[in-house]
Amino acid sequence: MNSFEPRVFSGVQPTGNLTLGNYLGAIKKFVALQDTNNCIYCVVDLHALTVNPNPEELIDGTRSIAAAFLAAGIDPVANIVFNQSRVHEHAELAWVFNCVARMGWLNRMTQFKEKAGKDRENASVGLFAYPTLMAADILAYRGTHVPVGDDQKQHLELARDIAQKFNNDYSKRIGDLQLGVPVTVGEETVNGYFPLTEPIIEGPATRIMSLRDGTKKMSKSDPSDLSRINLTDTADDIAKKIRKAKTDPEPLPGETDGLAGRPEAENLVNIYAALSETDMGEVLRDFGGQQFSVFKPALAELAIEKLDPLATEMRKLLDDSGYLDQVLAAGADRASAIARETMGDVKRIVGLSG
Ligand code: AQP
Repeated sequence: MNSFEPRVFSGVQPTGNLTLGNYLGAIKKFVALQDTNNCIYCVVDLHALTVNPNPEELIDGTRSIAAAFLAAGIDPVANIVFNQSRVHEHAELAWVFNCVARMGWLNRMTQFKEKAGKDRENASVGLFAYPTLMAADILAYRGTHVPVGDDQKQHLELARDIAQKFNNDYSKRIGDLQLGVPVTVGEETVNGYFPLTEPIIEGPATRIMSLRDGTKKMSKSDPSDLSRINLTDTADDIAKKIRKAKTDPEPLPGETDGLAGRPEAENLVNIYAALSETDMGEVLRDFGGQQFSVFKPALAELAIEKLDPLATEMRKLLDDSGYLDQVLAAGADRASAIARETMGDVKRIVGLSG
């Protein structure tokens, strides 16, 4: 618990077509949170640079994620929706955090290890420092809650470590400048400047897996298009991908225990549960004992029913790129006002301004 004003922040990077994993693991939750929270949703285009995207694709990708946010139901007036590179404080605060974070912390990040692969020497410094920029994204707004998929848990723990070290290293100065807010760490309450952000990783869809390999995360950068459902896929594409999804020869079990050791079956049941807003037990009560020849068409029908209206709305929004750019610019103005204040405080705290 801490006494910061509750504020939700999350981001999605424009590195390709959004997938069903991004939708169920993140964007659908963003929509639900806006009813009861103060929310800031960001297209994190600076993060996309870590993997050298084609410039035209980066511009289109940024608009496409903004379109997905709006098509899914995020209200850009009640919330702040913008792209990261328009607010330079993200990069500025990330530099301060690069000087707070320790090499050992970043060396432990599994996402870097996975993305850099065997050729680590050739990975960009940006890819290595990705988590410190992510911490700056959240903490520029002193975000208290971050809805994300399970894969981002480790990065959020790092953001907490950075906040805690910053609070400790500068506690005297924070107190002298009267910028402190009570932050509770375990049993102890200290005076800090940044909150220890809580991740929101809940529900059945925290990790949607590849349709070709139930042990691998569904990802927009997977070379196989059959591994994922893209939010822009047509109804035919969705039906084909589910029909071709890898499964095993057994019928579905009647209870979730029966899914142990069957990652592909578990993933499809999980997707059905998330799309129908139930849980896996409920799905298996309806489909236990059935073959995939029965379950897959039912899943395809449900996925099309939920995703097709979203894709149609996204296409409509993407036809009006001027409107999307306007939404992002207006959101950035509002975001800047908050981030500027934080960065002003941080400069005073660390001694970059008097
Ligand atoms: N498979 C997934 N299941 C549940 N949640 C997921 N997320 C991503 N994949 C899944 C969540 O989506 C949000 C935005 O992700 P991101 O684009 O910022 O980065 P990512 O986690 O690296 O997503 P991808 O699709 O795997 O992108 P690439 O291929 O570019 O690396 C995050 O909240 C993430 O947890």
